[in-house]
Amino acid sequence: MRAAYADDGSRLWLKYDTVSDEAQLKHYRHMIRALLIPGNSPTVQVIRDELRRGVSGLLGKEISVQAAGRAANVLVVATPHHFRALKMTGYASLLDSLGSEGYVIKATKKNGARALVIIANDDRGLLYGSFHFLRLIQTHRALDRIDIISKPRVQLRLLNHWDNIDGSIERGYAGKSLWQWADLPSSIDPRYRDYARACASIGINGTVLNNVNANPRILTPEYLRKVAALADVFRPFGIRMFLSVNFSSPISARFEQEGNRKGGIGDLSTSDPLNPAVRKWWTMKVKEVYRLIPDFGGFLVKASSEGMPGPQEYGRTHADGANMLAEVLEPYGGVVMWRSFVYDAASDADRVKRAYNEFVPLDGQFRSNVFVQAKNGPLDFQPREPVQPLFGAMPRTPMMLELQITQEYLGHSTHLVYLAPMWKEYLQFDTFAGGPGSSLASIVDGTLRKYRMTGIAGVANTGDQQNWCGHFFAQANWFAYGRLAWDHTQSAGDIAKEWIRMTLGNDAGVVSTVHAMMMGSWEACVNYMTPLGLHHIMQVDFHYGPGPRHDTGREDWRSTYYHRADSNGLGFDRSSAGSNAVSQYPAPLPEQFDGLATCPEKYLLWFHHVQWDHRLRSGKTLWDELCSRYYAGTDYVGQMQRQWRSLEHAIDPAIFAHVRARLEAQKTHAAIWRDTCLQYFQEFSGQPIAHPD
Ligand code: GCV
Repeated sequence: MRAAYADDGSRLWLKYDTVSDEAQLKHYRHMIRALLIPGNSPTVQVIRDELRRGVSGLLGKEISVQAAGRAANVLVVATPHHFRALKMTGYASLLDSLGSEGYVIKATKKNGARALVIIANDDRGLLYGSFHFLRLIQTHRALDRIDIISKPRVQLRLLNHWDNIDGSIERGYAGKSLWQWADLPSSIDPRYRDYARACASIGINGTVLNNVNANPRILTPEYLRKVAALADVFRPFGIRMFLSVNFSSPISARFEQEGNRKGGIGDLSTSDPLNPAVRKWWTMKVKEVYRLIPDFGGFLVKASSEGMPGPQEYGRTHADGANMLAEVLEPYGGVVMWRSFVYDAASDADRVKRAYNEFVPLDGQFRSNVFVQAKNGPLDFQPREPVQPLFGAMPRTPMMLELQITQEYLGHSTHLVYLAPMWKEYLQFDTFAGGPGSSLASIVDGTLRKYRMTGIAGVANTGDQQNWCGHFFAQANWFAYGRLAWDHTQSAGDIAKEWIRMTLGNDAGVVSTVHAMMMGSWEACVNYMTPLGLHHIMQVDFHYGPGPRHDTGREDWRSTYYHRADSNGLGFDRSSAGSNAVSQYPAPLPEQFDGLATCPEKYLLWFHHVQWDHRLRSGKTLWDELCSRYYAGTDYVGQMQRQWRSLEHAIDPAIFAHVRARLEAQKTHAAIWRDTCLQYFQEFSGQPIAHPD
């Protein structure tokens, strides 16, 4: 049924509209007559608010919350500490395996009285269990036999905000920053709490508040007080605060020069990590941070990368830099997340090899509270890349995976691109790092290398626009990131269905049609932007439209550097006869990627310069296959438009119109991608652009 009002998308997936199916509603009303939630911690108060609001909304009637009682048909939400009866019911052994964030949701019967219980060792587990419980009702799951055990596979599940203190967001497409720096710390925007609710609902437990291209001012007392105010809002939701820091922070602003970011907020002339004065500066600064934010999580550092300062300026290594900070943070339980996003295409024959070359020799040299944080691919969040080989090559260093939720290279907030299938492809990629079956996921979750700490980060796609993410469907990417960070074994399709049910309703036609649209949308985007392993052929700087012709300026941003089109063929030769980037992967991958016949076609032009008339597995020549992929991608967008139009009767009118307009723009821009790229490559292939039948 079409909703009677215009939905602005601001409630995300936490809508709690009354269950529309009468039979289901009756079932839920029967099962939940009251909420029994003992305890009084700030997190328990959050749980009470959320469950009262959620269950009352979904059941269409006010449900009371009690702190104690014996009524039948109640939902009990408690740790054994507050509900001693739980200790006697055989849950003890179960609780042992849950850690501090896991939970059990179970339908039980005691003395003939039916009850639903959410139990956990810690309030944070109860919080996650409560959101899961609400999700069950939102997605119309029966509760009478419910028996769920869940705990996260990865310890740190973070959002990385690339938000600047001037309110802008690097690669943000949903307005300005959520953080109202001018008004903090005295004024607390209600959206901070809603942000925390949304994050907690999908299991995110930490946030890096500011851009990795960090302004040193974030560490001034003035800004730290603002950060602390946000940390206070986030804490009851289980979200810890982290900051990106500028490696030159200890340096005096007097040393700032035009065009370089060396000037910091300190009084030193150096930020050499081995200099005792530098170490002392960080020691005092970290002490100040923890005085304001006692559960502060740690620092994210982009160093010696894209103009950001770092230890290499002083002849020191990444390990020297990371370890100095780690040593200072260690007494407080803080960590360092040191990014491996380094490159220098001007001097490297192949930019994508740089991170591996710089970091692998440092394996084993990092302190135990240092993560090396690497992007999923060796280049830069392209529509498709093979996995960053560093993941398999640093067995003694906890590797944190960085994914990008914001669609920097995938159509910003204009294109409907559901990213979970892409993340699953990376997570399931067999690195062979410990023999067959060494998926990237098994490295990230620590099972392969037995890491003491594990983590995953997603570059956020949030902004201050009413619907948070710009495109209504971009909300699904925030949601899916959190769900996969919690449990990477879930399927992209199941997560999509959950999100659809929670945001667009449980109508079977809506669920199946929207699910179909979403599931093919990433592959379609790859096809109309960079099929068959092409990469980095977008417009320079803006990273939205096509720019295959770009051949001036800096080497690292030249499209021609990456696609290498010539009269013979297309693609970057990274085989053993070329840059030999294939050698950075464990066997048998080098051999597989090296052979034209064995290289997966999705990576073909990533690893090979292929002749135009080379025949692919379809029997088509490279040129014909390229044409048909570009057309398949744009055709898919046309198909999504038709699918969406077919749902007009069943979707909220405001959401319907919003998505229809964006699909229209996507169709136009996908065709521009296709035509610009094919017409440009045709100058080299000399062959007609073959429209598929
Ligand atoms: C935050 C790419 C992006 C930059 C980003 C950088 C990074 O180069 O275009 O905007 O900077 O990656 O991840 O550090």
